[in-house]
Parts: sequence; structure tokens; C-alpha cells
Amino acid sequence: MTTASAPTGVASFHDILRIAGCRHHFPLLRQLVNGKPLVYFDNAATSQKPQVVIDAMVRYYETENSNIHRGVHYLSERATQAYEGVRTKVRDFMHAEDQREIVFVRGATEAINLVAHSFGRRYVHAGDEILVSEMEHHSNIVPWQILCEELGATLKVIPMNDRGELLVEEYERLLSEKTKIVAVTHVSNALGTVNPIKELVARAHARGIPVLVDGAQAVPHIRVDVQDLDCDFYAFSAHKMFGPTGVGVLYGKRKWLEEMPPYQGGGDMIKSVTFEKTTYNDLPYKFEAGTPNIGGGIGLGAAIDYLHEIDLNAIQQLEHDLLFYATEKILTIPGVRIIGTAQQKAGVLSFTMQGIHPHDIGPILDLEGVAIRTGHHCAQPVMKHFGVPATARASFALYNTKEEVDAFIKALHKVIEVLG
Ligand code: C6P
Repeated sequence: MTTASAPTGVASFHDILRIAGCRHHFPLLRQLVNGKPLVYFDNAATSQKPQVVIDAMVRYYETENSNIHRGVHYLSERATQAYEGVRTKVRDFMHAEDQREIVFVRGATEAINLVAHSFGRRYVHAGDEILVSEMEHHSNIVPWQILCEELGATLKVIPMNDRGELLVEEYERLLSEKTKIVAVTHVSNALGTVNPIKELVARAHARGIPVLVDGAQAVPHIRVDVQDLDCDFYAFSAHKMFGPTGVGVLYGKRKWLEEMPPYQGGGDMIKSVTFEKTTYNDLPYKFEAGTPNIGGGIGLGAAIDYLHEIDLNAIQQLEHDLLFYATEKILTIPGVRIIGTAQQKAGVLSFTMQGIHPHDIGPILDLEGVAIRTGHHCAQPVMKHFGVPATARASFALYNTKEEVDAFIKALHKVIEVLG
């Protein structure tokens, strides 16, 4: 996880070997792109899917597909059991206390919108403050901004230093009796910074302020224990952790979820409806209106099983080594500036090249079979902080290799040949 120090993971050699072999689990990675072996370094945008996840979803649609919580027939019962079984897996994956604290949503974005909408309208009033950080993804800025505009509340921002680390003393200074919630990312998608969530939560809780953690970039890399972090809400998407798109999770402490009003109305979230009055369903169904992404949920369950098989500690160590290797190599290229040099980093390498617009880097790398992302990464305030319009971003996953880093570095030399 760190770029500056030696690996800290506890993975055994056997684990590392198992991971090295896991590339074969991802069918998509076998293809050539522009005649070159695909180097997929866009994992922060979405990860590839192992065969077991694809198979689980195909099997579901071939043998179990049915609507859940409704039918009294065989298929509906099987589908309900399978889907609710995934909730148990998610509870264990995050080490939540109770599976009623696990709400299925479309993804991290919807999870944050749910809290902004439901918690926000219950607990935030004119004159109150909401605290986000300077390194947030737009998904953890805009929902709060919308809320603030509607209610006459104010959005406050925890600043960061030029390495891309939050200024914890400034954070402490910003916390006040006006602060109604802190919303902060676990891992920055644009910088790779891993934030000290436990400390941030402890400082907010010392003043009775709840904390939402955007875990979209954390769950594929770091073992998350919501009871240990003691956060009040934790949001993530399945598609960045080897699961399908269109499904994600909001963890919320029961004491909050019980009190919060529903986010959307519809089927499944009610106990009874008359034109005079509706009573709402128990947790977590109160927040799950309409037919959910059942097949996607099954895929998420398979992705969690897969991550258990591989071992997150081993993944963390491997990705750390890869990031360290790529960082050393890229710094040998003249004119490269790394954006995001925090002590604690996950597998994201954001950079610029002197005299070359980041948008021009992507297409040349693509011709070499290397897939990266260029742009503002939905984190425009980060770009503003570093005075750049955009960055090029390579982001790693457990199936990436040092040989791929070498191909990436070679492709960057091509960029200089063509544009430098
Ligand atoms: N970041 C990236 O390329 P959704 O779209 O709901 O699955 O995730 C939104 C989101 C929220 N928080 C963070 C920290 C994120 O990185 C993302 C998604 C992608 O960096 C797509 S913009």
C-alpha cells in the first residue's frame, strides 16, 4: 500500500503464487488489442470479471431466474435464498454486525445519494454544515451540494497537501457543532491516497458527528472491517471488485437506518399501503424499492467468494509491489510528474508528461494495447489543486504483472517519440 516503504502485507509465498496464476481466471485478458497483448490498467474505472463470476450469473439466469420476496413457487424461493445469501456474504465481507445493515443499491453513487437524500432530509437543516474532502469523487460532492442548496446548509472542504494527503489538523478545526455529517473517501481514485479513516471517524465521533466512507476504490484492495473503522455508512460498487455493474452496497449502522426515512417508494419497501397511509418494511427492505438487480447480486456474491479464495492481504502486497515498481520505472522517463505521492497509497498511478496533453497519451498507449484512463477522473477539485486539466492514470489489479508495467513504460517512450 505504501510507495515509500517496504511491503507491509503478511501474504505467504504460496499466496503470491496463487495470485500470479489468477490471471488465467479472467477470460477477457486473453485477447490482443491492436495486435498487442492487452495490458489492462484501467481497473479503477472497472475491473475485469473472473470466469466464476460470469458463470454464476449465467447459471442464475439459466436455472434460477425469478423475482424475489414475492413468489411462493420453487424458483422464487430459490432466487430469494440465493439473493439473501449474498447479503450474508456481504455482511461477513465487511464484518458488519447485522445483515439488516446491508442495503443493496445500484452502486457507490446511489449509496451516497441515498444517505444524502434520506439522512440529509432528516438531520440537516439551514445553517448546518457538511464536511467533504478536497480529494472526493464527484459522487461524494454533488449529492451533498444538491442537499445544501435545497436546505440552505453549507459544504465545507477538508484540504490536502501537495502529496495528496488530508490535513488532519485542518479537519479537526473544521469539525463543529454545525457539522451534521462527514463524507470522505477511503481511497482516492485520482491520487491513490489511502486515508486514515479510523482516525477521521474517531475525531468526528468525539463530537458526536457521523461519518460516511466512500469505499468504491478500497474494497478491491483493502480488507474492510466496518466495526473496526466504526464508520456510520460505507458505500461501494461491485464492478470495481470483480463483480458486475449495476449493483453495489450501502452499509449503515442500524441506529441510523432505523431512523432514516425511505429513499424511494415502490414495491417491496412497504408492509401495507392504503390511500390514507403506508407503513414501511423492516430493514433493509425499507431502502430497497422495486425489483433489484438479482442477477447482479448473485455476481457480487461470486466476486466475494473469489476474493476470499485469493486473500486480500496477498492482493495488497502484490499490488503494492507493482505500484512501487511502476513508480520507480516511470520516474526514469523525462518530464513525468506523478500526481499523488502520499505515504499510504493503493494501486493508482496518476501522472502528467511535460508538454503533452494527457488526452493525447491514451490513444498512443491504446495502439500498443495498453488501456489507461485519461481525464479528470470525476475529481475536478483534485485537478484544480494540482493545477492540471487532467492526468493519465494507470490503475492496477491482482492480475497485473511487472511485464505489463514494462510494456506500459515502453509505450510511454513511444508517446515521447511521437509527441515529445
Ligand atoms: N470512479 C473511476 O474511473 P460508481 O460509478 O457508482 O460505480 O462509482 C462512483 C465512484 C465513487 N467514488 C469513487 C472514489 C470512485 O472512484 C467512483 C468511480 C471511476 O475512477 C469512474 S468515474
